[in-house]
Amino acid sequence: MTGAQRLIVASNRLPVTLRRGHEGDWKMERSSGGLVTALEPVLREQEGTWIGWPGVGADELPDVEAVLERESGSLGYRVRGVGLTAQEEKDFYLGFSNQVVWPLFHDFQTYCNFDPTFWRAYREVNRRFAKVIADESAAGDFIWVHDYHLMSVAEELWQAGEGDRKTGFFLHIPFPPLDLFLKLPWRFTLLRSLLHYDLIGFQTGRDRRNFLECLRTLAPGVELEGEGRVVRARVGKRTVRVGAFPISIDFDEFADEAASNAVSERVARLWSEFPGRQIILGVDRLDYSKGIPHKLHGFRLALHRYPSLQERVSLVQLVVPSREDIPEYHAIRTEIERLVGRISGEFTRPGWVPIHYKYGQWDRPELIAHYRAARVSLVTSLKDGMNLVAKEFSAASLEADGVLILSEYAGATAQLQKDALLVNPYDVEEVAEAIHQACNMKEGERRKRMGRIRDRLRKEDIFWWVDTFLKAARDEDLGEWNELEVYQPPAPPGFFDAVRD
Ligand code: ADQ
Repeated sequence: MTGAQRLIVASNRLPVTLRRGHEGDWKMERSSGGLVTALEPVLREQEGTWIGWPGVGADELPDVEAVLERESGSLGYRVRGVGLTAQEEKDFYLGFSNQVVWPLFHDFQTYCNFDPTFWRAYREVNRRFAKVIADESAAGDFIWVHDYHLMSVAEELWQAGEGDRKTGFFLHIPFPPLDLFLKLPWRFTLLRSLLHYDLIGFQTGRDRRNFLECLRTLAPGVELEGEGRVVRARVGKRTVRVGAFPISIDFDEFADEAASNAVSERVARLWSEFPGRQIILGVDRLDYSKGIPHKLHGFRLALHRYPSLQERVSLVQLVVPSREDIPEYHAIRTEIERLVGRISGEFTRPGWVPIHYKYGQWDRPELIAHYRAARVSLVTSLKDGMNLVAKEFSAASLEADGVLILSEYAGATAQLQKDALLVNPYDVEEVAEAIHQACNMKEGERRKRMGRIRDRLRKEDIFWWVDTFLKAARDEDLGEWNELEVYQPPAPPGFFDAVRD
């Protein structure tokens, strides 16, 4: 392949899914979402390719390429499938990706299953991705690899003799602190794999700090230089750039959709279903990292401590199904449903239900209508790469009078720390106090805080994120970057003055 430098994107899932129609024929369904919206125009402009798994087992559809080729004509860029067998789905996806990396990187070490079979499948699937990337690209093309499923792809490319591609990696989930990373049986290999990328992007300064700390300790030959959004790690003759790039959403699209007639009608319906009441909203994928039980405990305590909240507020909690084949996910669902039942049993009165719980999907207009109708968004992640729900709620809060309660462990806290109400979700009293404060906050303060959040997100949207990452990949100047916003909870003024002499 010749021509100008092109962009090749690789992620575990393709932005399309293949499904079998009624007559047994295969059809392609497009996924939406900020990442897809932001990357598609760049892929079209650069005649690029997106490489990933099309959501169907290699055993079920052996000629996946032919079907993708036939179905993807309208996309304006190429898609290439990487087939996974049912066994690989088990060992690579549910196994190493979601029972080793996901729990470890979210501080749930006790949920890890360090099965060596999982690791071998991970390497094998990463090798397969590297092979497809090598076929699809030429020297000098830029390969942008996404997320924790594919950390070894650049090393596999190099081992296959195709190390002349420029590569960037973005980790959507947190990077763990040194002591946790050390638990990983394959810690040195994984760290070395990451150093084969030319650019490594993290969501926040926190994650980057953790990564650099691992490098300093485990790879003492690596020299670190520079400051600002992107720093340099010198490994022998190579330079690896390491940066923080907070991902975002298509702010304008969310705001426009929130203002549409379809959504406005649903908002009016929601308000009529909750007459004179404030909606506190929770939207989370079913995952132990999202802290849903902690949210429920906090809400329960708020109702106890502040009886004036009873009959005045309702928690609407949407839980989106996820990874149901992993036992911990099943257990967390049972726990959530038990808690919802307990709180309902304790507080429900004629004409008022404290929690409206839905396990399933809402379509997009319904999701956005809930964001817009809610007074408070309650995000209590125990660890989260970013948390887009917090940003989507803010974009849809058109009257700028919603209040965001945000876990200090969500990546979004780095950007929104001044204007959200921050909570430590492990501190049930703090969550209860924040709920009370949010539900009683005066309109002026609500508008001031949410106005500032919206101003920031309008500027730092998903297009800004793509642009910044690609500029860093070209080693271009990224302009002003005042501080790496690593959130640290401030001690009350003078707190440590009281330590004895
Ligand atoms: P997630 O863990 O999935 O993402 P999050 O950032 O909150 O977490 O994104 C969830 C997404 O699902 C949101 O865009 C939301 O709109 C969507 N969603 C929720 N309910 C839905 C529904 N009923 N129907 C359709 N869509 C729904 C991972 C990391 C995060 C990181 C993102 C992006 O764990 O920390 O922010 O990637 O990098």
